[in-house]
Amino acid sequence: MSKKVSRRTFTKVAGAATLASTVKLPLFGSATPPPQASASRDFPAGFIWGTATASYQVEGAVKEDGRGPSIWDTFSHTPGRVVNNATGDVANDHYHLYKSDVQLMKSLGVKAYRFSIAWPRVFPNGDGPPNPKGLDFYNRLVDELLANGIQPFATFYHWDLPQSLQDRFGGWEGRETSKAFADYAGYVAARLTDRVKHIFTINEFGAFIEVGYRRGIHAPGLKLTGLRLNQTRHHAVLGHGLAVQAIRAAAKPGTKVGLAENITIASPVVETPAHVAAAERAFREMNAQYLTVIQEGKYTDWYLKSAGADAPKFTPEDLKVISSPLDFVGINVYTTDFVRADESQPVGFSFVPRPKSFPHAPSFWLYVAPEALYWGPRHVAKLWNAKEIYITENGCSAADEPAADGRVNDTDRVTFLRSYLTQLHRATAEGVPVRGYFLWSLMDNFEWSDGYTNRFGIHYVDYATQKRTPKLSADFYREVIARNAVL
Ligand code: PNW
Repeated sequence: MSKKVSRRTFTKVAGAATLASTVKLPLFGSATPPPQASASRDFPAGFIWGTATASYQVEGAVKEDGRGPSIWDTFSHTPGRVVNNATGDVANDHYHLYKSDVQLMKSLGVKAYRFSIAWPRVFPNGDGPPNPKGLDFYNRLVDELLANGIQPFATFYHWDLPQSLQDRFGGWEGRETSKAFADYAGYVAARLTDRVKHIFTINEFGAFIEVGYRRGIHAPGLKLTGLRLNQTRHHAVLGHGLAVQAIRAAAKPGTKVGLAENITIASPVVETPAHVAAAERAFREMNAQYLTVIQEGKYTDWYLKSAGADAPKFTPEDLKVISSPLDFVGINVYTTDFVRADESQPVGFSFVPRPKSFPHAPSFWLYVAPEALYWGPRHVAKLWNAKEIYITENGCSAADEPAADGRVNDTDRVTFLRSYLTQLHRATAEGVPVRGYFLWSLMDNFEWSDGYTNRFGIHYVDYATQKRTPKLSADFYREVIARNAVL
């Protein structure tokens, strides 16, 4: 097309646009419908759209109603551990504002809310005498959700380990903590499952162990290596398995149990059969210490061989417990690594190095890679034949700032969500059994060692006043939910 023609075409279209805005003529001719969800963008009927948060990140009220201290209280109160020495002492004050927060969810139209239970509210020392007043908060929250037509999905461990267990047993370094977790899980299941039908045992083995016990960036701030580290990983998955059994023994019929793991995702660098097969092999190995052993009941040969004398000590009974059957698999999906087939490597794959210019969100680790939301659930379904999958977290941080008119125009987050949901749609359209999606997060909150600096919410929180303001992404998500389609 010559420049002349294209300029003339531009003038024509621009003229039509001006006209259309005054006399409401359709811009592209009356035969062209306005953008709308076509069948090809629909999610399966009954798809569960939700939002997620976690106790220490939103609740505040850390000394109220008998709550004991957690490792995150200790960690955040240690100078230099968290950006600006921020703590979760008040956070979003969700402990007191939960009723209005439920109204935020209602106005989005979400069908479900994923929250976590603070273990030290229920057992202030981790084990020993329970604190019924602590559990009462969750009774109130669950009742409020149900009264507003929102299904409660509860996570039993989202990192706020009772400090006493850290002091007495080294936290997850000690097998005693796995046992205490199961006892706590059974206690809560007995009391909530008349109303809570979906339980996640543990959130992100791959984050709280690697970031908290290996790299020392999260609580408890340790830098374990070798056998001690592998044994800690083992105790975490063992705690999960023991909790699954305790929950099944205590829960009302119809309760479903799973977990919420931030699987490390391998995407094929190009979609050839060889690279796809390499990505599947890589995915199994990259998750060997967590989801793979939980699904397969054994550590991979490659993991055990590479660990050598540092391989965890375990019994066959441990492996049986760890691989207790689950009703669903929850996966937190943020990013991916790219792999290629490489027969020169022992497992037949190698990583494609990430270029310096690869785009990422303000969180340094959050490389923007929408295909993660296709390959993550697809691998889980294909490798382990999972029948029910939930995306238990997905979202992005941004440097949100209210504009002069008070609006938060987070077009970066909208673009992120639209791209990722398009890939999730590809998965459901191909029959990958994803039943629901929980956007992280309902609102900005305490982002662990980043404090309050990296905002993940679709509601902006002014921490001075606790005012919540829906961002543009909240409008986007409301529309997605209403149409059950990615738009
Ligand atoms: C998850 N990484 O954390 C957690 O489940 C949430 O509590 C958290 O707020 C959210 O994702 C956003 O960060 C992660 O370093 C923290 O890869 C770190 C990593 C991944 C997930």
